[in-house]
Amino acid sequence: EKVDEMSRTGYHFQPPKHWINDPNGPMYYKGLYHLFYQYNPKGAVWGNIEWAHSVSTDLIDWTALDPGIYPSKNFDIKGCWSGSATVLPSGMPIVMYTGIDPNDHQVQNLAYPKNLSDPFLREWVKPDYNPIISPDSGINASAFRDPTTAWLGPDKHWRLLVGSRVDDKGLAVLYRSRDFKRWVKAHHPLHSGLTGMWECPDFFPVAVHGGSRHHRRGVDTAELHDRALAEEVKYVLKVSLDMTRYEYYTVGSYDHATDRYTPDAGFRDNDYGLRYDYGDFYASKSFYDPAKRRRILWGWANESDTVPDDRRKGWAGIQAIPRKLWLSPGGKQLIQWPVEEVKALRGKHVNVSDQVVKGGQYFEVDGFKSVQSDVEVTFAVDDLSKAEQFNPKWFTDPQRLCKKRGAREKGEVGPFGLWVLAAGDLTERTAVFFRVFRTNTSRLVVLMCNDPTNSTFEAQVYRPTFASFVNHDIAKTKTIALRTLIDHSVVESFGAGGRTCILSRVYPKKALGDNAHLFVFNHGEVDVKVAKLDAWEMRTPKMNAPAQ
Ligand code: DQQ
Repeated sequence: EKVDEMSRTGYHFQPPKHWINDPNGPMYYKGLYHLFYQYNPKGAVWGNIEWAHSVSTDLIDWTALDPGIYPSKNFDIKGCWSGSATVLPSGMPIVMYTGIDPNDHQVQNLAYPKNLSDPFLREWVKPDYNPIISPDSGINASAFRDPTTAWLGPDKHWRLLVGSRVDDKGLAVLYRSRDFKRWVKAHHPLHSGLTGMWECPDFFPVAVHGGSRHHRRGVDTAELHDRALAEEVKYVLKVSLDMTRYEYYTVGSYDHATDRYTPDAGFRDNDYGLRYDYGDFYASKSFYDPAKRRRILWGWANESDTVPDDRRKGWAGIQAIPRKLWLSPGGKQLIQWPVEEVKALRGKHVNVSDQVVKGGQYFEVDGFKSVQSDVEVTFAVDDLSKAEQFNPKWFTDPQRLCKKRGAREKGEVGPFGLWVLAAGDLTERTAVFFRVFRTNTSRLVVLMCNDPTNSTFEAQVYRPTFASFVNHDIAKTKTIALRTLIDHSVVESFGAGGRTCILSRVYPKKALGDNAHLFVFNHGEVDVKVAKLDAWEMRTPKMNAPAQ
């Protein structure tokens, strides 16, 4: 089939064609980063699911290998769905995944490499004792999937979670095993919530700041049982809600003796909680990278064009740029930032500094091709006294607020930000912007928005507005930073150093290739200054060329 290259990404992960969804079993093994992902080898819509497999030395250039795990046995004949890798203390990696059996039951299977000396881990053995976990009588066999990376408890028993649902309740069902082979369900789930099915749970430790210089370093899930370390860590539980297609996480404590997880005070354990990304980002999975002692997050970004568009294009789905993830110094949220390797793709550079953008004005950042670029900007706002009145009711629904007060809606302090993937005449543009409000207790509230309302002429395309508040003290700094990775149909933004992230898919018809422009705009009354803006063209890495 033909692949339509028009809105294909340059440096975001994707195979040469067909449908992709969830990242699976990411790991680092013998000098290589491995990424598996849900893949349809036959077309650009979901189906025939197997684990496609790619490797990289640097998370930038990717080589495609043959599929790692594909339907071949009774216990996975109707599909190899999502799962995770665990690297055992011996160094042996094991993947655990959901198989769909001939009765459409979801069962959990294990596979191990045929040849441990092959850093590519090309061949996987599925032992006959699979499935290792089957839905018992208390479990709904069509809502039982996506096993996590396993961790070892102080009692030397392994533990892992499987996502599930009972009525409206989402569950992280806990299993224990002495030998990784025979798994026994615990009497209670690790955690549950009244939010519908929990897909793709992820559970991992993060270092606590506590004055240490090392709080950005990652912690290996396998290190969990180490007591000394366990005292300096918090735990993150993330779940993906299939009802809304959004993910939520909490940070909390985990009692190794009782296997209970308790979110910290202030974390909302439901669909008003915190998200890794307030845009198009789902079924994410993290892993510990021992090479650089960091935790890396992968997440899937679906298309938002139509299914006929996807069939015509011959491809659908990308992975977001891998992000380093750590706990904020105050422990109130996670922070994410594109892995440092991404900088190696930066080419031609342009910059702007100390440029005032008066209320109602805008200017183009030219002299480079922005269609595939990395933009870092710091806005300075001196006069915050005029910030609009904030209604406390808005706290629960920033997305709605952004829809009401979109980029075209004039304000006082903001909206100011970037128009990306914009046509030269601005008939197409995606706005990434901030807007500052003041509560009646005189606190300043920063809203970050991605407004794709005018992103394309194509009427059928889904154009959701995405937004969140940014946990950033603008009264103190008088500045706010934004980094946006632009990649043809991807706008992936990191507000305030990675405190608020929003990924959005857009499909301009005119603002393509060299016709895509970048602007800075200020649609508020108050002047805003671009203190500093750096933008780079991004090179195209080797993206899943087949191995020789
Ligand atoms: N995708 C997989 C499931 C998972 C869902 C199937 C989440 O295992 O629950 O492709 O996107």
